[in-house]
Amino acid sequence: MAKPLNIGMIGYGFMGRAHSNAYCTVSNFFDLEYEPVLKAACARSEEKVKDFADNWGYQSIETDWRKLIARDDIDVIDICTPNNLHREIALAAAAAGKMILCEKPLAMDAAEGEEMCEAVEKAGVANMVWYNYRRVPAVTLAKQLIDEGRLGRIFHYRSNFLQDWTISDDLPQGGAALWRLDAEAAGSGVTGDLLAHCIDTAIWLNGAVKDVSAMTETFIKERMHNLTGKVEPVNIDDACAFLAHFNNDSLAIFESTRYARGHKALYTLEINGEHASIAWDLHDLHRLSYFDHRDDSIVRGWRSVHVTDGDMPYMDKWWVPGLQIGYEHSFVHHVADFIEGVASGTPAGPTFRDALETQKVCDAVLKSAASRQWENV
Ligand code: SOE
Repeated sequence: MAKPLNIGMIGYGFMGRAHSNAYCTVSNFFDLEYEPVLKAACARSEEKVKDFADNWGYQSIETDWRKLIARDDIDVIDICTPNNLHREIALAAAAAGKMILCEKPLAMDAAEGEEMCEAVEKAGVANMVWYNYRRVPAVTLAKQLIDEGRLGRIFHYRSNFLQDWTISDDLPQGGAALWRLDAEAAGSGVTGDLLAHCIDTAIWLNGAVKDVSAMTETFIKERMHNLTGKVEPVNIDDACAFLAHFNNDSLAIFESTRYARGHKALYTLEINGEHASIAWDLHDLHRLSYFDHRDDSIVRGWRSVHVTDGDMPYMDKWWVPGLQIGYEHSFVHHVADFIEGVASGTPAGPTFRDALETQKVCDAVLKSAASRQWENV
């Protein structure tokens, strides 16, 4: 019989829903020592948090996150707030001895992130950051193939995250969901929101990033601010592209924008090694493209591997071979691995400390875009 793991959720937006769905689902598919219990949801608006709690089955609500953290019946604090609140909530939760699951990016910058790492390490509490794309089975399979040495020496890493939802200049900044356009709440634009995903996966697959040379652009310079009611300068990066060296001497090129008309969430990655290459695309997330030069030349070519067999990462937990899973399952895997880490005492990544590496790359990217120089990470 699994022991209860009481969740206190802060926030009720898109990520609050994705995480809640994962807590509700995980124990039906994974045999775990702990079972998440939706104990309390918290947000400033009583009406909105009540609707959210009723919809997902949270047993209670709070309107003040400090009260949630003070409760003895909460084991895990899940931070799904805008980025500018991550640090304060995480420090308080760690001091209260709570485990913490924090939405990405870890913090507004690496200095805040370092403080958060020190707080959870001092308190000895389990912690993890929701970089969910690592746990799409095709991406986890890519990690397995690289770790097995199938690619050989890696020469190139290229990754994009393209969207188009902010092109209209009528779109305001600030407030629910649109806080992503407000630098005060988000810290940065596509760098912290989208490239952070690409960087987390890249570090996981190919090791640490050494240095970067970046450019950013803000295409729409002023937008109406939902909180002040005034037209305010836009201080986030709408687009960012950067070159990088990894510590293993491979070269990287990354690009992200919210102005790529026609692309909604096109996260892609491609890795070229001495013997083989791998490519993956979020729009076809259950497939991994693989090319192996060691194949006989008469049948050599790009294979499109349908990642649904029971011996592929996570897939023995779901349906039968050939039946695929989707975006939301990456969050379920995230919770399952977190719980296994808590039960075994070997923490699942990315921990706060792992996510700090991504934060440092983001900081170096923004610094390089401002200085127009290469910057070390
Ligand atoms: C932004 O549109 C966003 O929702 C990000 O905040 C998520 O992290 C990404 O997975 C999808 O796009």
